[in-house]
Amino acid sequence: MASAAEQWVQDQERLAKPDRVYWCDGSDGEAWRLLEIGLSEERLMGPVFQQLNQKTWPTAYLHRSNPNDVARTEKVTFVCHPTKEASGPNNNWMEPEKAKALMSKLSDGCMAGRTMYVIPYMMGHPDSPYAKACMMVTDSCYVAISMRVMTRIGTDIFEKLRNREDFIKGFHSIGTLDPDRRYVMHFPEEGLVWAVGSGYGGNALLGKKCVSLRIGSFLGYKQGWLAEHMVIMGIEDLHGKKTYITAALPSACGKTNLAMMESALPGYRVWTLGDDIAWLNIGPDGRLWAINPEAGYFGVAPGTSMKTNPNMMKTIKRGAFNPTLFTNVALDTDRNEPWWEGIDGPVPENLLDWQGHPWTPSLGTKAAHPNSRFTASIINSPMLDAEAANPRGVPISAIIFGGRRTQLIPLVTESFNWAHGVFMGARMGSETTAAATGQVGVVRRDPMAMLPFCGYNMADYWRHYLNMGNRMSRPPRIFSVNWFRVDDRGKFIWPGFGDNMRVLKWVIDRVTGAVPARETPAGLVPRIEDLDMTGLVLPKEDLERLFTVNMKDWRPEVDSVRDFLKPYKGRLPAEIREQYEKLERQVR
Ligand code: OXD
Ligand code: MN
Repeated sequence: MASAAEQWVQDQERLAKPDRVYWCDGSDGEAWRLLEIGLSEERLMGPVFQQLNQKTWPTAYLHRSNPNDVARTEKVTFVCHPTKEASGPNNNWMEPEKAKALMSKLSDGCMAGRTMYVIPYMMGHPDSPYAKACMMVTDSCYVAISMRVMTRIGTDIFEKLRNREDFIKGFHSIGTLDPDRRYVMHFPEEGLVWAVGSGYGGNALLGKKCVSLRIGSFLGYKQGWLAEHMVIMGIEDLHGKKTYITAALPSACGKTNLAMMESALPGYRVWTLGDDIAWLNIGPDGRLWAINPEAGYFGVAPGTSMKTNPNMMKTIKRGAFNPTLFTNVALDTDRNEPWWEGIDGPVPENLLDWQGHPWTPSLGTKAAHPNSRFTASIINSPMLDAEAANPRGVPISAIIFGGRRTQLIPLVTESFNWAHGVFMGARMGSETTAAATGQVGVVRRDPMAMLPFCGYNMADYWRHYLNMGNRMSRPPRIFSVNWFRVDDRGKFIWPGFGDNMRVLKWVIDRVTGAVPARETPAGLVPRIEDLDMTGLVLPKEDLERLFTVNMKDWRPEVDSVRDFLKPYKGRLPAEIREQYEKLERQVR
């Protein structure tokens, strides 16, 4: 008799009617077989893959997506709980039966003439008690290869899930790529993602945002753990002692650069475990333990260079394990190499832009799409932490919430307690950059950097966060950071990048109790003398300015937080309301 997993695959086959079914076994040879298919298969703008210069960029391939399909599409992303209330003001909602009828119609015969790839995969180390077994079908070999880089796939994993019913299911088809027939539907109660009409990473690599965050966060709510949009990093001090922390930052705040930082503070070193997602469970010791459910990077290419992120450049050039894929970058045709704005060196003479058209700077457009990406195995990282493959994960001593704020928010602030820290995360905001929206400096609230990814009502999520703190005997401390405060001339005061280690050192010093802190109405900030400034000269008044908290300037901030919280009113946890009211009293 067919197992539940086999039965489910048969049902998908019956619906999508592919010409062929290909079961991915995760073997080494398979990646290259799938690439061969992609090199020969024509899709819209030529082959799915183009091989790049294998001498300078070993195992690297270029993929161009449809120009109408280059980013996550939040407008057509739905979280379908039985009630709208359960999905919350933070999600689009459709009645589950109606959503299923719509998706069935769009999926009927959608793989005709194509191959359906069947991918058994695991989010997390297969031996981890915190890992989740998943099963996905897709008609894109780009997605199949990307899933192989980003997750752990293979026959052994299928053996683990074949006799289980609780695997997370994912149906993906690029469909017609018509934006009007594009939907990314989530059915959290059933552990099902159903995505049609997009081949773009965040919509199509279902293990990532859809499973690890939207479905994962809801499972965490039910089962007592957290799925977070966070980097996981280990910081080694002068004596070889490692402290593990996680950090949540919205896009355009240097999250990946932080995860792979080269420390500017002598004697300190960063080890990476993940750059995007952390699953956080309470261990038997009462501490919070983090695993990275993913196995690869899906990072933004523009801006990545030997200056901003040398470790990532080494990772994507290493090519030792799994293919490295580039999506929508430009192509230096003389060298057959990928290129993007911000990469090292001069602009090459002969470039094709991300759509394959000849390009010169005089066109005034971007050669690489601003959201062009690399997909690379984390195993290629030269700074992978020794514990990255530990199924139990690593114990977390501090959680950091960050954002891009040119005013108000100090370089670093420690929360007074867990509830205050959760409120810090809940009121998180980040200013838009021109690249993202065309509008500069508008504050967007993005609680815990989870607004687009929380698979249930965010007020219930804050309740769950608060409960998690109450359940831990040794909870991590919660901090907020902001590298982006400017002076009167609009210049960044803090140098950022490797110098951010000075802030992380203070965070660790607080965790170990090595230094006292200065109390402000917004939280605890460093005394200037406790910030290790070895090798960095910054005028004292600039440093002081980084930690200035002037509550009379906070009125618009408090108003904006109030407006943001308003739709959650009836469900808002009392602790969050109290924290807000306390802040409001301080600006009166
Ligand atoms: C991502 C995102 O791609 O957060 O990681 O959008
Ligand atoms: Mn992300």
